[in-house]
Amino acid sequence: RKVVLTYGTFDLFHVGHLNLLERLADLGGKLIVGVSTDEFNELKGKRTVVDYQDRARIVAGLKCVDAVIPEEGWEQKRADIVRYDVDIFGMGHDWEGKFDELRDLCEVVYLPRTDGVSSTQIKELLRVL
Ligand code: C2G
Repeated sequence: RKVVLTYGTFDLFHVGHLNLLERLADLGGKLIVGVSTDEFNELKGKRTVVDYQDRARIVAGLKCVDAVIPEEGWEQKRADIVRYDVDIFGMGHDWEGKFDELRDLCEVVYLPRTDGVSSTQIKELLRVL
């Protein structure tokens, strides 16, 4: 089984997130997910509806996810890839090319995003309800 690693905020968890995580899990067989902490999301300029504890619990509850780790900053990816002996680092293709510098450590893949759904759209919908 190959170890796959990814990161994300996963706010208002939706089928776009699930599609991506299941596709990543299928690539290797063991999927580790770094969930952005509330502090890191502030750094990313992302306001979340759901706090870290609940976002991490939802992701950890998924059948296709083997482990959840906190993502506290942009710089931890290299250390995580080494620490967890990662074979494949993957993200949705809105990140295409952004993590190619990790290619000396492991395979880097960008998978298609799921169109028509995003946490931002859900928040917009909630606003008008
Ligand atoms: N995603 C997707 N389809 C969507 C929405 C998101 O495939 N409709 C993917 C994104 O491409 C990303 C993952 O789901 O790979 C998580 O998305 P976000 O929660 O928006 O995460 P992001 O803010 O991109 O954080 O260090 C990396 C960052 O933590 C990534």
